[in-house]
Amino acid sequence: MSLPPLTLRDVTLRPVIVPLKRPLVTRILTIENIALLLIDVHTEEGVTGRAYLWGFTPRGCGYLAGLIEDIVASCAGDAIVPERLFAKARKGLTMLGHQGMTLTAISGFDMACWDALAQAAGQPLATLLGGRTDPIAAYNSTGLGIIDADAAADEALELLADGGFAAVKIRLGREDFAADLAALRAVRRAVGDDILLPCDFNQCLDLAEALKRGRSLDDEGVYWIEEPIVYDDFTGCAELASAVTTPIQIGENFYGPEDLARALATGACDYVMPDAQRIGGVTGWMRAAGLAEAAGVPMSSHLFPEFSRHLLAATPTAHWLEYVDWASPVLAEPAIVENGHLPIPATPGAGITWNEDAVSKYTVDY
Ligand code: SMN
Ligand code: MG
Repeated sequence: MSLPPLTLRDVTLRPVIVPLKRPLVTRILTIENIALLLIDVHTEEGVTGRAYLWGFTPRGCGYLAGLIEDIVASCAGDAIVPERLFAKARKGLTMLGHQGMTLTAISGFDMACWDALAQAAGQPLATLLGGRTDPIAAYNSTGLGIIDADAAADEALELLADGGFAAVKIRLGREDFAADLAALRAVRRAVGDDILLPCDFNQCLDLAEALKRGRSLDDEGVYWIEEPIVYDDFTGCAELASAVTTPIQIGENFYGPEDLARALATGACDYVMPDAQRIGGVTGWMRAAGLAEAAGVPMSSHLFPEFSRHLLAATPTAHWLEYVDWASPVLAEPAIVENGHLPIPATPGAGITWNEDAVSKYTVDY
């Protein structure tokens, strides 16, 4: 793969708060709006690479912006060679650590750089990465929070119909497991046997409770059990994975391919689902995809559907894309869903362009 010659000039960073169409209630937090940091990486050649990060709060966006400004200040004038820029950015910030916000900032910068490269190459990012161009299978993840059983059944039908999805994610983790089962069974009755129902506990259980609920879910036909316990307890996850038949899914909180390697070495999960902003952007994702392939482990994506469609297209063990529409209000061309799949756009780059009117409307201060 030869990369087009591009030179890093500077960066524009803007925080926005985007309202959610449907607030999402999970056991650990209720999300009503999304604070995003919009990144525009400018090159001397006139190409602008774009990406966004989820900063959680305006101040979170501010911390990330500070880190990205420092990265760009140290790399301005350098050729855009992601491998080198990644290493240089990590080395420059090493005293702040290699994970957490440091890696999130590097990830956002890396994604924007790859977008610029794909635009300059005149190719969709998927193709530049050596990937396929057929549509990517997705599940709808824009609802089914912790709500009552009847409402969940209705919402599941709406979520499936809105895009022709064959799979929808349900959040579990109610105080009383009987209430979780009631919601799950109501959804199953409403959607029928053919729809896949991955479920997500958002880390809310202790190991003993996870073992109990996991064994019981083995009789309920859920597609995977996601983050049943705290995200970094790989040993506990391994105990669960061997006690429970339903596949255990983790990975949205892997900070870098190193975490994925450790999880696989520990036997912590059956499936992995890295998040582009925590795994190390495009560069970190591709390294993680190689590890998942070597281990024969199916790899899904977490959030960031616009980039993830390209990344999964180049992932040998690609599994499911998590579809959310959170950034759509500020995008000029939001990701399209057709028959439960996200097509790879034919346009060069990752397909991120801003709806400037909406960006002005939703811009906030750090
Ligand atoms: C999730 C992640 C972030 C915010 C809300 C919900 C959930 C998912 O874990 O996998 O979508
Ligand atoms: Mg999750």
